[in-house]
Amino acid sequence: MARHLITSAIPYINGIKHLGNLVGSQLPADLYARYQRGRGNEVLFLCATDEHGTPAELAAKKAGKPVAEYCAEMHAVQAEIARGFRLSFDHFGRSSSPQNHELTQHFAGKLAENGLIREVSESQIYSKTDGRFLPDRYIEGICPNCGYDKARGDQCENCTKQLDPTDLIEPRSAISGSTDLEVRETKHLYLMQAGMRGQLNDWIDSQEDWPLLTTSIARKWLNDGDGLQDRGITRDLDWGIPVRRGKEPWPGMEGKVFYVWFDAPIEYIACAGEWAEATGQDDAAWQRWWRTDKGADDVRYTQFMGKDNVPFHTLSFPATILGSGEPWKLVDYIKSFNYLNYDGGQFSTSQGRGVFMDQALDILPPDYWRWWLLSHAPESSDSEFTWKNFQTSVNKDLADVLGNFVSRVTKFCRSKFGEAVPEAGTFGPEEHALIDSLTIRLRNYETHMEAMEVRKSAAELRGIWVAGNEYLQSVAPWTTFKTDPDKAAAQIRLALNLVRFYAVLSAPFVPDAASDMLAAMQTVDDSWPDDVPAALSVLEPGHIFTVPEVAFAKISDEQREDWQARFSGVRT
Ligand code: B3M
Ligand code: ZN
Repeated sequence: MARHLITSAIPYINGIKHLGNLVGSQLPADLYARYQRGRGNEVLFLCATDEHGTPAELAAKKAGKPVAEYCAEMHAVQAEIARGFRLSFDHFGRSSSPQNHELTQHFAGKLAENGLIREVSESQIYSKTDGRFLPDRYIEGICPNCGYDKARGDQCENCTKQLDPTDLIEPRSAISGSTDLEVRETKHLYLMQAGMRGQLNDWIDSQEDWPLLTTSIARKWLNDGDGLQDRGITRDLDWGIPVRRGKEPWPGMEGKVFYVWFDAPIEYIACAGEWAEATGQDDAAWQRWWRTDKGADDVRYTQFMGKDNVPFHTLSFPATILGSGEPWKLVDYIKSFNYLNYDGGQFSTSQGRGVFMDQALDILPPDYWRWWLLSHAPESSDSEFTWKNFQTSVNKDLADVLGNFVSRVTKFCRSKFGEAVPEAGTFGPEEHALIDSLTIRLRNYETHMEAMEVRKSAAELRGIWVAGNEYLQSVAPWTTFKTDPDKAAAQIRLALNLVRFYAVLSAPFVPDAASDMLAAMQTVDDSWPDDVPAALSVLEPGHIFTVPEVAFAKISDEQREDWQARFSGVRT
């Protein structure tokens, strides 16, 4: 039995994510976790909320709440929505957890011990009106690169250039709007990652099977003069993990916290500790996933994320891990995604454009969204959500193909043979041909799923559903029944077994439909069909089943038009 550690990029706490965020990390990670569990492997699937930094502080201020209270509330909201989408995290943690405080301070201490941290005295913008420094998003102004007038201190959202607060033209405080600003000296810690270029380069070079999207971004940053500079890992903020050198105070760093991108990836490790605590296990239980000296050397670790997060996972976080000199597990495979666009433009959290996770669940069950998003995952290029395309593929794939198969087979059996698997008849050439072709298709499906080729996996699964429909169409048991009822019985016996077979294969994509199908077949046997002929005779003659309710209702033109209009504007 293989062991898979799987993490999804941890979403910022400030607000509900849109469908583009979902398909770029949490949803494909869930697909892979469910698949690996389905294959009988041991899986630890982790995600968390990313709770520090200026996004959290500013959002809490806007909500008029203390930041700790805001984060606790939003964590509960995001956890509930994740359940709504059936994201099967073993634990949904919080980067503000005590475990992450301890580990982040531990890593900083180790890096300092190994000579990889230096103290830098630097100029930062101080607001006299607000009585504080203004790092990152606390400051806005005109982008020196493109002239956009709402550029933030860390990045221009318009042209995506990374900025320092002192780069902005006509800077103003994002808290008070004040322009009464001055430059003051303040001391910060820098992670000396520039000196680790060679080590990181070798590590990335050794990853022959990584997706091109991941390695091309990593190489660009690694070889670009700007990319691997030493980075400030501390900030003058109230909310965050206090700067300490392991368990000791850090002289000169009083009142400062670690930068959010320093502590966020460490939460992947801390989250395993939170999981162990939540499930009443000891430290050894999580360390066997993360420490190569404590059993993690046979773990395969896969990370899922959008392309904008790749540099932090291919350079900064590995620099932290390698620089610690301790035997922590490094990632084995990074699956990254392009962007999903929305109806001719971009999804945008700050502009409220597109469909957000809570809204999506308000209008349709999770399987509809999961199927469309995964079967259109932005893998080799950006992809686009349109309501028309959504309606067409859901209606065709889920209602006409999968749903229709299940309902036709079970209803026909009930009317002619009753609600039990019929016994008569034997398989002929058509049945053997179907079993052979399903065997080939299933092996392709497994190959694509192992390789995390999400779209190809969806296409193969759809092909497997279609094969069942075509078989039914061509052998036509409703016609056969009139002349040779025994033969029709054998055809239906195979078709009922196909319902169970489809449920097992489809569960990673459409988990609710899969469990409804198993429930209708009155079986709990969801074992993977390693041997296809055997899997297609699990439901034996006489086995009782029930006809399920309509699994997938079609999306009507009225609904589509209504939703398109409702989501054309901006969420307030
Ligand atoms: N919170 C950015 C994002 O939500 C960031 C990811 C952190 S992964 C350690 O896209
Ligand atoms: Zn710009």
